[in-house]
Amino acid sequence: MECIVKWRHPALARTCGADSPPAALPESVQRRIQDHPCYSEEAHHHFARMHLPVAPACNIQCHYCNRRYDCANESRPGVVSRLLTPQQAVTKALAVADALPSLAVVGIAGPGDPLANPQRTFATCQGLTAAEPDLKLCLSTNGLALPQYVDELSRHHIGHVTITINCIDPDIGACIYPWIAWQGRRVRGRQAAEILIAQQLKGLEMLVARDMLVKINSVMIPGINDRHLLEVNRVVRDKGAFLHNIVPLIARPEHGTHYGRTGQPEPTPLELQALQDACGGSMRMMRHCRQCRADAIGRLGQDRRQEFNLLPESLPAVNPQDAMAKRARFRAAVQEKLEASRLESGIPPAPVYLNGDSPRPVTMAVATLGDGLIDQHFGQAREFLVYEASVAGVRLVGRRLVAQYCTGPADCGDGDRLIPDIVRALAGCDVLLCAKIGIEPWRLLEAAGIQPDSRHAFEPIRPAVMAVYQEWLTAGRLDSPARKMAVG
Ligand code: CLF
Ligand code: SF4
Repeated sequence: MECIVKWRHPALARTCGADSPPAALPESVQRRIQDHPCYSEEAHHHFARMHLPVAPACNIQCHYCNRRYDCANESRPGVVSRLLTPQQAVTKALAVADALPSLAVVGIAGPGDPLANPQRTFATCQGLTAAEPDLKLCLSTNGLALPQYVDELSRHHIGHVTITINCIDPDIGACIYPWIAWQGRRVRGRQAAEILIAQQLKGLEMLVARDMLVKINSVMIPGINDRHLLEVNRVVRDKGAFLHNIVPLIARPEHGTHYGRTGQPEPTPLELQALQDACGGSMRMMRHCRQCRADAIGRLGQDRRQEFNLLPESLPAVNPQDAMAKRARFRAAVQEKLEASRLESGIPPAPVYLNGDSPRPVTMAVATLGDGLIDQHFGQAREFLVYEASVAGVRLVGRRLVAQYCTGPADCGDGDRLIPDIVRALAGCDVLLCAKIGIEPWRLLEAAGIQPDSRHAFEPIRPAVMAVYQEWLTAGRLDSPARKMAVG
């Protein structure tokens, strides 16, 4: 069926979910997410996840996916995973869990769809639950087969499920999914999208009714579903989804996807942020997704796959009890550290302004390796987390990918040619916080209007961001039509 929907979003108005901020989480839910790196932004600085690539087949076709590569719902296309059998996957998970006490979650996210491979998926879950019951199990699906397997997910104690929902309008769906495999036949066009959407929403309701924490992933496809995602956000929020993760379309010609070949534009970071902000009102929005591979290992943004690249059979045998004890100690240490930093907090109270007319926010790019610290050299960074500081506080608004400025002595000084691209990637940022930066990149960034700052090296991110904001306020660098009453 021909795609009949084609628009590019105008300035996205704050129309969706903007009525009230997300309610504070009950203690019981807080406990379920406190070490899940995707469900908790704070946890992602400390805890690792591991994906087990046990699910090769898929039951639908998305225009942003090429079957020769990983699932683009939960992974960056363009890289192939080594498929594992359930037995190999459990062996590998045990070895990784022993070596990485920060491991908290094991996910199945491809390279196809886990529920199009139910035997392999559930055999893996069973082996993991038996060996490492403290690890959280997580699964990501396109949702077509979800209603059929909700009870089995529950039996396997899979408490966190992601459904990729890109639309709730079948006409838009017809532009994203050329076909689905349904009841032994291939269904195409609008009818295919209608079935898929109905299954996804039914699956969502069933999971919520069983008290599972459901995350919705949506791929933002400019001109196809970008404006429509406001409506998707409203519907999934009303149906009880816990978190919405809108990710940018990746459509490069070299990936050989339909969108890559036809030149479908990807959204810019600012377009993505505008949509996330527009959706963000009363629903939690994920801003720290790394669109990771179906065989990813480590903290988000960290790639430790190569350390575990041996065939599972060649990995050393481990004692799961010892590994579990190491994880318990790691968790306790992180919780203690977070408690202490909350008590000390270090975030100065926000200033109060007359007539509510407050100064503009300041946007800061941060180079971090993890642990919630500003601890990376500018030259080593391949991505920056972007925070916004305002009188309302500090919030993560996204991340920006860049080419690494410094790749070693052989290329020393060569990185300057990358500065225009880095400046483009950091569009909208006022400040760059890092552990260290050379004089030349400092000069070039400053000339481009981005103020580098390494005075907060190895400090926690949020208090440092707020401290810089306070400095800008005090120095009168922000437009402030209002008169300040008090700065705490
Ligand atoms: Fe994996 Fe997904 Fe579970 Fe996380 S990923 S199955 S919820 S444990 Fe996380 Fe990776 Fe983004 Fe996915 S950063 S792609 S949201
Ligand atoms: Fe590809 Fe995942 Fe879509 Fe299946 S659901 S076609 S594996 S992106």
